[in-house]
Amino acid sequence: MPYVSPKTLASAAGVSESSIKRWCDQGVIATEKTAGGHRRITLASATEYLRKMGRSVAPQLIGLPLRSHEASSATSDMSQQFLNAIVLGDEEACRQIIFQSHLTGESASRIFDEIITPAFRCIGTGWECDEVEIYQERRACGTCLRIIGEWQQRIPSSPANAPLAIGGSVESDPYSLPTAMVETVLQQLGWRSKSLGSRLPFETLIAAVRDLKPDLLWLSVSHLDDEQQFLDGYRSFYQAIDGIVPIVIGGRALTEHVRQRIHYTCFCDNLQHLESFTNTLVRSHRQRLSRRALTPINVSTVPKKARRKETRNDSTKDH
Ligand code: B12
Repeated sequence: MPYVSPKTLASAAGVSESSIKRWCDQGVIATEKTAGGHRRITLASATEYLRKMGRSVAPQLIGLPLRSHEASSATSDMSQQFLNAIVLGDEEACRQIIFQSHLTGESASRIFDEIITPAFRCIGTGWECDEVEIYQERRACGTCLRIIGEWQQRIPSSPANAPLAIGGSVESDPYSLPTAMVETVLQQLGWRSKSLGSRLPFETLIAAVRDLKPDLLWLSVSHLDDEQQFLDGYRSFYQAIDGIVPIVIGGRALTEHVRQRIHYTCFCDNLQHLESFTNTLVRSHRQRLSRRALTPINVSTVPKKARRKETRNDSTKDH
């Protein structure tokens, strides 16, 4: 059963942690106590309390799956089942939930955004209030990476002329699930997509762009040790690649404050946004190709600057 800490509930409700603890002790919020004397509040009791308070709260703040039109009750049920199975280490059940959802027509992006990611948010909340052991979190990551690997094996390989996407997480970022998910979503969409892994220094990203000449580069940024160091490194990287490849970025550490200080083609909150963006990119690429078929252009006679400008015009967002 997932639990919420008094601290998390306090920030979700916009009240102080000490008020929450007092209401727990007075029985206003149904609370259990661990053997060590820590208060623990079930998600059901936290939700009930927020409802009674008439608070409008983002459910993901307390580790609940999104309830908006984006998340059907079917995927949130699946997410709950996936959470139970992955915390218990029941890998076979996890595999079945993921592959069955896919077989019943859910896209990879939706399965990742609405089944797996909310489950990991609950694991994070559970870890924070001592309800999920560190080994359970580590095991959950391993299980999930294995299942994603098996999923990739089932995706037919893309033809050699399919667009190429490469990417990974930046130097200070050990998180591997987001990048494995991006790689899979793009493969599912017919891209040749190759993860370069986690903790990539910017210098090696520059070398990868130079050597592999991708059509898209993704960067996942879930954790930054030093924001200024990241901004400096990113700026040199952006200058070095000189607009030759669209850059799609995502991840928890890319706050508005950070995003305002860097240049990129598109920021995605989740993988469904990535899917929409890449579909737009592919459509506009096809349109350009068919326009070129009508008016043949010899690319080698187009000045380099103009070619660069054309690539930049693909962007849905560039600032
Ligand atoms: C697993 C995990 C770890 C593992 C990761 C292992 C691995 N191999 O990946 C490890 C052990 C490294 C870890 C370490 C720590 N963790 Co941790 N971790 C988590 C956990 C439970 C899951 C993270 C995850 O992978 N989620 C699944 C991914 C897919 O979800 P996501 O990141 O939200 O990504 C979505 C979008 O952002 C987007 N996206 C992300 N990247 C990109 C990129 C592109 C291109 C696109 C298009 C989209 C996109 O799409 C995804 C799907 O929708 C989270 C809980 C949580 N809330 O997520 C805590 C959590 C992030 N960890 C936390 C903490 C505190 C830590 C540690 C400090 C713990 C410690 N004391 O050591 C360290 C810090 C290490 C570091 N240097 O960063 C806190 C962070 C709190 C905060 N305010 O920042 C969290 C929130 C847990 C909690 N509730 O307290 N952690």
